[in-house]
Amino acid sequence: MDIAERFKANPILRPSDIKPSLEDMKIECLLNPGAFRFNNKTWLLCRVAERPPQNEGSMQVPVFTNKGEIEIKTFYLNDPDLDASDPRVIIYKGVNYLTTLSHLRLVCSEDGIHFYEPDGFKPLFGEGPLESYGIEDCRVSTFEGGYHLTYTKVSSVAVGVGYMFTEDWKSFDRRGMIFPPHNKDCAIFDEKVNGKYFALHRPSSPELGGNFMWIAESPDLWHWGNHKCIAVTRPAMWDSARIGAGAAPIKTSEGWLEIYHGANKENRYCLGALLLDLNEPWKVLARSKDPIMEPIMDYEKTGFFGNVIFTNGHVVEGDRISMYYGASDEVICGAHLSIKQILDSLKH
Ligand code: MAN
Repeated sequence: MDIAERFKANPILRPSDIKPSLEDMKIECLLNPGAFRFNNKTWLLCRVAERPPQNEGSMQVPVFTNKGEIEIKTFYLNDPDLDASDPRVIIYKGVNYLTTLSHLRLVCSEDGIHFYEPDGFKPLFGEGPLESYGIEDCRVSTFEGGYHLTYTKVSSVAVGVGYMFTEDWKSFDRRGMIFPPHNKDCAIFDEKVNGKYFALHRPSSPELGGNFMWIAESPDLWHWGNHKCIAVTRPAMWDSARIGAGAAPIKTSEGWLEIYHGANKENRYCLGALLLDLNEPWKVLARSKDPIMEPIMDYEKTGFFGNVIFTNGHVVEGDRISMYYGASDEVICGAHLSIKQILDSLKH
């Protein structure tokens, strides 16, 4: 099933639409944007994944050094110690490296469809040892007069969730890692519930458990506790291998509506929905049996990593969700969804 109305202009942003951060880098993927409204415009905080142009027979992989400079590591494809079977990650002598280095870049739009890079807004790069493999997939929650950013911090020692705060998108208060490894896909609710902040997050438990969705609460956005697992993967279904939150849940009269991604063992990423109780958001009232959106278009089926629809950003106006998503881990697309239609789909 697929109830998304894709933008006719899809893909709305491709790697060739923006300039690399350095002359000797190439943008391979422009993907997974956070979305928000600011200055009467729609903005996306895009993930830009870069690497140097590749030479035949080897792979050139960028990482940040402790001094914030980019170091290029070279691996030879005929080296028996190299596992390069996944285009996103390589393993060399038991150590994982990402094939690209991601930073975050702002684009804005008057109509929510045609985006451009505005002057005067700087990209956000990884900083320090816990971001030496970059920063990725930022959710932007809007409340209390500011923007609350939750994103993936990647390094050789960890994949965890970072938090930063901004009011003007020019200065950022980076507050470090709020959910330790292995954790990603964190979205903070846009308002408090019974006086507390809530966040969805996705720890991974490799031996016992899996890649499940959890919820945590906090008095101050810094100390998070009372963690609860709210949804697990479902054997033999489209979300059998991993699930993770999209952007902040949408408040509806029936509950908090969360659009989440689910992947199966073949790494096919679809979207579904969860409905959470308004007052006790750790209680799941309903969950999609079938996906509400799945990779069916060419740009969703083929690309850097095909068969992927991944969302972490949307803008809501009345019943209409303008949802932005990464397709095939390579380009940015948009789709409209109706809240009512998603809620109806949960009743079957
Ligand atoms: C997975 C994928 C990649 C991502 C890494 C690190 O391999 O989601 O896109 O870069 O994790 O988070």
